[in-house]
Amino acid sequence: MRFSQLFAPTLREDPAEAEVVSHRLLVRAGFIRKLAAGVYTYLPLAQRVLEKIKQIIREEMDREGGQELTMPILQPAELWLESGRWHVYGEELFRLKDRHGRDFALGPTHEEIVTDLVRGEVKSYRQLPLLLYQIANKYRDERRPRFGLMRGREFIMKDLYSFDRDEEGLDESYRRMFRAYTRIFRRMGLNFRPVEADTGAIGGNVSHEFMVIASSGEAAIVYCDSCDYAANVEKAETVPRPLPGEEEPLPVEEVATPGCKTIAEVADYLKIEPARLIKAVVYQAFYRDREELVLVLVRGDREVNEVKVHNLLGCLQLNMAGEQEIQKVCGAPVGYIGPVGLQGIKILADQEVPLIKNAVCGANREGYHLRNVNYGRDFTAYQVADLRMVEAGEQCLRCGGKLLSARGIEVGQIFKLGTKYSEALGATFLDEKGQERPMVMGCYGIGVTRTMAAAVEQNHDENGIIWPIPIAPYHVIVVPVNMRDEEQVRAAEEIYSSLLKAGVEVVIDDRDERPGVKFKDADLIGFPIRVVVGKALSEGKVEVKIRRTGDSFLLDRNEVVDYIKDYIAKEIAKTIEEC
Ligand code: 9G3
Repeated sequence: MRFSQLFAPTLREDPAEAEVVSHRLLVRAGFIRKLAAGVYTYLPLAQRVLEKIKQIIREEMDREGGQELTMPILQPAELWLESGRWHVYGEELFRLKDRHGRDFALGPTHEEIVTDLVRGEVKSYRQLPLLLYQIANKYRDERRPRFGLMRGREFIMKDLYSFDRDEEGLDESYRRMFRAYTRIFRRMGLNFRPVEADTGAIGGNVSHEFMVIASSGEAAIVYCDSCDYAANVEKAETVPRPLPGEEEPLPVEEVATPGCKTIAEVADYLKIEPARLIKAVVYQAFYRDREELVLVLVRGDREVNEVKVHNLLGCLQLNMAGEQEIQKVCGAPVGYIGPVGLQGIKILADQEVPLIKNAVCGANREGYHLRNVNYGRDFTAYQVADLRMVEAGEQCLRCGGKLLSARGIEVGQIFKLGTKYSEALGATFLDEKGQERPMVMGCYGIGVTRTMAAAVEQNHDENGIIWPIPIAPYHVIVVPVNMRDEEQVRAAEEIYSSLLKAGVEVVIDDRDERPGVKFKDADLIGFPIRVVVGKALSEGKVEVKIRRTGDSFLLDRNEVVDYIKDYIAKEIAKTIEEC
């Protein structure tokens, strides 16, 4: 490809609205352009990256027995009503009507569609297992489309659905997909980690997320320094840690704590450790047909894990309560809420709360707290459970090792679904004994466009993108330094043709631009290898520069093609080692 012909409009300036580096660089380097909020055109450079990502995914899905198909994006409401999800997903589901007034959705995912397909065609255990996948656009009307390709409203996803006869079959399909995902992200040259994950509203019980490790990642994860336990903090289980020191229960007393609203202020004022306080947070839980107020208690130095609360309650939605609700039920403002004597609210306590002896909590009276509060004597909870966030430095539940924290970008998630959809939609088969049984399902997604963005978040420097070779749009850029120097231009053209002939993906920067401009664009776009044909040509040499390491060296002009072929082959071999 000739740079003069390449449709890659690079920009000198950062786009104003770009909040994350991948958004900024993908726009500046001429990979994407915004059409509307969360809706992007993928320009030719992005198209090449996406095709490479898709190709790696296809190869690994096929290797594990997946079969590719394409399902409609336009989905009739009937199927969503049948699964019960038409009313579960509110404004996030893009809805539209046809000319007859019939309801449709733009597919945000395809569980309903694939289950409908399979229930119509699969009748016998002999046709199972079945693994069907597609790579297609998905639509979700996000409240705040942000971060460029990270949270688009239109995005590309690979989604595979597995159908098995029984749980053992599902376990095997799940293992296959776990293995495939591990190979996929390794082959892309990304630093990633599979972590245990919450299943969210989708149902089912087992799930893993594949996280690309990046400090800019939205997700917090913990991992063990001595075994392979790793989990999203939303999911990470904790053990209660008793506080040091034995204490006899003392009588409750009310103390004035004027102006002390936060845990830190109260602890400071009363000269106690924050861990001796009980933190009380009021939530509103919404169910299909009712709502309730919930008071969640954790130790003063802990944070509430809202995902755990949500799952324990089994509600559709969980919000922090507003000032007014809190005042109405507790008779005091935020900062002075406590469990003692409260009526008309469900109390949930983290398992560490009963371990605090002579605790301090809000008195449900503005400006006052209670001292010497003890679980069982002064208050109880509707349920005591693991409701807190894990913290770095805690012990691993598996092996006792130390938990470390990191941030990641979720690029894939796999779920054991069970029979939720097959039962709702009647996707059954006849087993060996002629008995009718629901198929046991799993679903497995990779955000293709998000993976491209995550690759940039993880692989860039102040000058631009540093593509891992397996997903780079091109491998090499050849830069003639002086377009007026016929020798240089001729040599550059020769190297370009030889690289093309050798099957290397190469661009020649044949623009009549200053070398500084060309180098800037080469770094910005992120070509893994740069070949500069300049002054050294008089000695028969060209300069090769490796984008990732910054290493640069002179090579004989006749050696450069072999060197590059070899370098690329070696780099790709590294990513498929032990796969
Ligand atoms: C919806 C809307 C948004 C959604 C969903 C449905 C997320 C929804 C979860 C999944 C799970 C799996 C197949 C591939 C692997 C992941 N957001 N999810 O179901 F209607 Cl508006 O999509 N789907």
